[in-house]
Amino acid sequence: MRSKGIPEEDLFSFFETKKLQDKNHLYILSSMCTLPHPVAVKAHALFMETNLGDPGLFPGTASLERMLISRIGTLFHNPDACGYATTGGTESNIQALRIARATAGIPSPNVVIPESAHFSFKKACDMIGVEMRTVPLTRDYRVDCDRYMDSIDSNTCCMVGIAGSTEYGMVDPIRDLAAIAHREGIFFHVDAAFGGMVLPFLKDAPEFDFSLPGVMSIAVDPHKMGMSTIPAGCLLLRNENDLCSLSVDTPYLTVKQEFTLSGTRPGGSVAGALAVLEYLGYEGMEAIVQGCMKNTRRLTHGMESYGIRPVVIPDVNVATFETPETPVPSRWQVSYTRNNHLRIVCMPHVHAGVIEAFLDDIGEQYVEKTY
Ligand code: 0PR
Repeated sequence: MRSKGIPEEDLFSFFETKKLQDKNHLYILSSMCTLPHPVAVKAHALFMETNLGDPGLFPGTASLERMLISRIGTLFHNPDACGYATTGGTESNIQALRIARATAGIPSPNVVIPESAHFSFKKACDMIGVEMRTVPLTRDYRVDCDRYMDSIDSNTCCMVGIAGSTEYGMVDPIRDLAAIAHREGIFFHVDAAFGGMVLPFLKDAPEFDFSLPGVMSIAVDPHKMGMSTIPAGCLLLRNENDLCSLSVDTPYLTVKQEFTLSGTRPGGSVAGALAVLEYLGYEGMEAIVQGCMKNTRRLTHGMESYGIRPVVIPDVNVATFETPETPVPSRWQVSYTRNNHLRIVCMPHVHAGVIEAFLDDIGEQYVEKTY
């Protein structure tokens, strides 16, 4: 490092040049994160120095974490759900699989996941040394329940379903999977990292939560559609005993055991996540989520008017299209799925004006192509 420090002004002008190199959110159409809500930023700043890894030092912040879990548990039809704030979907999924493995006590366990599962499950299976079995999807990009049944055997310690898939925004037949899991006595984890903050605010949304008896754990990320600061994920469990299966002794801390994966854990983003839910309430969240769905539909119709067909009608605000003949103008940051379908995530920062500007750009190319 430098032997002598530099003046604050120079330091921050250097940082500003770096920040300018980052993409402007107005053009980011590929991300499942968004600009944090202003109340999340304010709350994060207030709790910046807190560490939930030693909660006895920060009992006020720790109570905010319990409130966050309780609010989301209630939203997911189980006010008694337990859990904790993770760093995001990856940690939640790793922890769910650890719990499933620990509680099953099977010598050579396997985990059954849909082909559409996020790559964090690959990391999780690799880390904990369990076999990962993937199940193909049906034509509507949801997991095939019959094929799912074929993959389960007496060594299956965990079944996984996705509520809002990363690439196509689809919800698996969670009700059917939960029934199978319940009948077979297999731990069932639902990855609602994205959909968990969307589906509760939609009318006629497919069921995915603790209202289904087989669902044992749910991952949901406030740092995605919950508009909190990063990092903010949550892992919720139906049974406290399951969470406690991960407990290790922490003799010199203010609490004598912990079940989390990280040791030091940010309180700032937990306060940020709770701030958004408290400030907006159900109705405020509903308005934002419904706005995102409306924008998804508008984008789909606009693209269709140029002959660019949607791949599926998504359950959440992730739109996918057959690859356009002309490339998307480079100022727009879009993404492509493993099947090379154009993918656009209609997050809150991708508001109606952004969608129109994007469609105008695509439209210009369309006109150039047809004349
Ligand atoms: N489960 C699902 C269904 C997800 O979509 C994701 C991430 C995860 C788990 C893992 O969550 P964390 O990344 O919080 O650990 N989905 C996004 C993705 O991989 C994450 C993302 C967000 C990537 C913003 C890029 C980006 O710019 O696409």
